[in-house]
Amino acid sequence: MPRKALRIGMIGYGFMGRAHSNAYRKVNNFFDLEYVPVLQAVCGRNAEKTRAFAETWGYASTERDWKKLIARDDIDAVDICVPNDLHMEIAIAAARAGKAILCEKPLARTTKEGEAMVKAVEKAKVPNTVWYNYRRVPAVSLIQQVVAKGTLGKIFHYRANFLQDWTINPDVPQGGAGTWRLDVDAAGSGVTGDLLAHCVDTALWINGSISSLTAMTETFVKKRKHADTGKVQEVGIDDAAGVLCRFGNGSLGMFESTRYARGHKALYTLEINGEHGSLAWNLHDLNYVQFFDHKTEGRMRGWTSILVTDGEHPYLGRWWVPGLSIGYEHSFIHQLADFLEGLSTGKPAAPTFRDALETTRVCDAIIKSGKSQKWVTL
Ligand code: SOE
Repeated sequence: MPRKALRIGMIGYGFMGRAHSNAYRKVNNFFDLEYVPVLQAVCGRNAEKTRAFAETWGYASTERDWKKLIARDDIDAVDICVPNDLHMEIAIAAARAGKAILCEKPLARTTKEGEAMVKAVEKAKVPNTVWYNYRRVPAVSLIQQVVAKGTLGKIFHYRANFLQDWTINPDVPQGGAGTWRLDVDAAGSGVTGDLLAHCVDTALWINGSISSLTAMTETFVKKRKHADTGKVQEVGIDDAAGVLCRFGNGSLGMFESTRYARGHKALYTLEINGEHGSLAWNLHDLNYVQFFDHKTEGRMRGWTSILVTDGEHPYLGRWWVPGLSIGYEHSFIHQLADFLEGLSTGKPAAPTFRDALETTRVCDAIIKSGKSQKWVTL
């Protein structure tokens, strides 16, 4: 197949910069695609660190100012890997410059920002996606396929948790490079936009739209030092959130996310219960789907553990041989493969900015309900 280069300009080089760069480097080794990402430039404010990153990952050049990167005509696609407060401005500028855009999640700090971003990419007709990577864990994709086929029948319940414990210490600062997620100005919200957003994105994909919700949120540590100024200031983010919701299909949802679940580093779990069976998954055992099939003969009925590594499982035909596992980083490679395939077919891979805006809407409603203690209709 004749190949086309997609010259990537990545803005930011933190943890997600590494996850995305790894995907750019590997995707064509495993997927037959017309488009080949070329690591053209990486942009960061710290020249030395940006150069070191470029060297490690093979970027051909560096920039210090994202506006310069966007102005370059040797860049076809912009990858936004910076804190959430910069997503909107960069995405709108990139869309106006006609670049394809791959934006780290969440789409934006608020629905209002997200709407402006959707408007910009749709007006400019540029390909766009938001890196909600957990959809592309093969076991999660399998759950989506099985539910879409109707195997579970009528759905009664959807529940998901995302649990961490890294901000319990009140000495952890807010703001700054490693801890901007604790600064409401940079992040927009706390665990809701950072962790629960993953659960919501997957839920909307598997179980359809959410019609109403009520939430409780809590900020356990009320004041923290700001990493940039050294000043102790109010904490504006939610440290924990619990959500009850109703889905459009009549099922009930329960979500929880927190950074105060001592012992849990990144435990994302989901379960869906229907009239004919249930499906469950967790990130610490990411290659397995648990399945309870009520149609099985009564005395043989029970939870089955399915190892999702066969060629017929989503994406697995591209990897090793049945029985051999893959990991977290592969979810990014899969998302990128789908995005590149979408460039060739003209059928955009979800979640687009418009899809991700729905998640931001739900997150906004969670924050609103957490404050008002009232149900919110979406
Ligand atoms: C936060 O610690 C974080 O890195 C999130 O920002 C990611 O989206 C999540 O996948 C893992 O945890």
